[in-house]
Amino acid sequence: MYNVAITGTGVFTPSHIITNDELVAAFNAHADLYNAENEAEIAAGTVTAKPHSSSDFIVAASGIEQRYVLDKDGILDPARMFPKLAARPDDTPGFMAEIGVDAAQEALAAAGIDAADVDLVICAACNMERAYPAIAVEIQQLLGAGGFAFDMNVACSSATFGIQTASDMIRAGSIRRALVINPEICSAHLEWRDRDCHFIFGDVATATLLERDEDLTGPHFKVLSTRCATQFSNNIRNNNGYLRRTHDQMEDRRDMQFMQNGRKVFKEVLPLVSKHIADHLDDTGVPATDFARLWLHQANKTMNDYIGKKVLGRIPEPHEQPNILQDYANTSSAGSIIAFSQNSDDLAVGAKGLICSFGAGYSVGSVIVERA
Ligand code: CO8
Repeated sequence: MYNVAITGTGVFTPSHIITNDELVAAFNAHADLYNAENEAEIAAGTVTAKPHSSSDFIVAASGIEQRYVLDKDGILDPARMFPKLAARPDDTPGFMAEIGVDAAQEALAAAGIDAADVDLVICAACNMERAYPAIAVEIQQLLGAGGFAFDMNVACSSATFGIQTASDMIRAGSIRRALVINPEICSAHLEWRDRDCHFIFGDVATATLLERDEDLTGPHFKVLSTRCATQFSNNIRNNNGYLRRTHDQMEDRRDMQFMQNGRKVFKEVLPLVSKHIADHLDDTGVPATDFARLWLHQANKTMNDYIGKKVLGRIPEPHEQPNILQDYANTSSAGSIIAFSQNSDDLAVGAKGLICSFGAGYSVGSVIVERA
């Protein structure tokens, strides 16, 4: 068995920013349009009027202040309310491949590794732009990576599940290096016309380079242990899929975009994650007091505050549990990797930390690392 290390990470951040105020202004204009169009039905009680959204609610409920997206104009058009991304010919890179390659090149540069020396590319994300060929194979070709590539989808836990999958292959010796890439274009499957969720997500791509921990000379993080768990729940769901046409369901339906019962998710996922981390620490013999930093999934500030306190047994200092969700919003599987990528260089050799993601499925993934 070989040991595994994270030697580089990369983050692609889109250039368009939507602030809460911009988002709320567009949503409220959309709600007014909708209510005017449905005035008679609303008066008759057959259609429910859309209430306004509010920036104050968004910050208080989630901690999110803005989000990055690939296209701002389509989302903020009250008559449209979703991004406009021009379809690309089959012989040009797809959107996920393009942003994934950007993040991957940053990770490779950080480690000083040539793409040709990578044996595995995993594209791990909460949705795929097409059914096949795999996005990962396209990324492999665009990068000039060797070996093989495949796609994985475990919603918000895709990155940590990808890290465990790649780590297992490195441990077993079947590969030496892997890139786990998380292109998350959440804006394309978020329902921007629903005030309960319109503020939650943003777009980004992250990449993590994992290598056999042998003869490494640069700074890196040893992967001490990985653990994944799942438990079925319908509380976060998207019914869009390849059987849609067979169901005669091609119309604009609410359940073809992200849906969640946020309160239930909040209540059910917190104990699941807390127990998962506690069991992982018990089984590996790493006491929580050893952790210098927690890089948690970036869905909700209150959720992270709760989990941080559960893990450390006290309220973590801000530098011990960095949040990036105020700037990026929830970026599905990429969130904990952004937090890790942007807040890990300062750790001293020997310092330990925990990357942890959780979300739809339900799914939870944790990675215990040590600075070397
Ligand atoms: N403005 C003003 N008022 C609002 C708004 C708004 N925008 N939205 C809701 N309200 C109102 C509600 O109608 C409600 O009013 P009332 O009390 O009269 O009924 C009141 O505010 C309270 O609403 P909620 O109970 O919904 O508010 P919460 O405090 O529960 O906060 C949250 C809502 C922020 C969604 C919270 O429940 C939460 O964060 N839950 C956890 C969610 C979570 O972590 N989900 C993970 C999903 S990510 C994942 O798994 C990846 C999936 C794939 C990615 C998909 C990409 C698109």
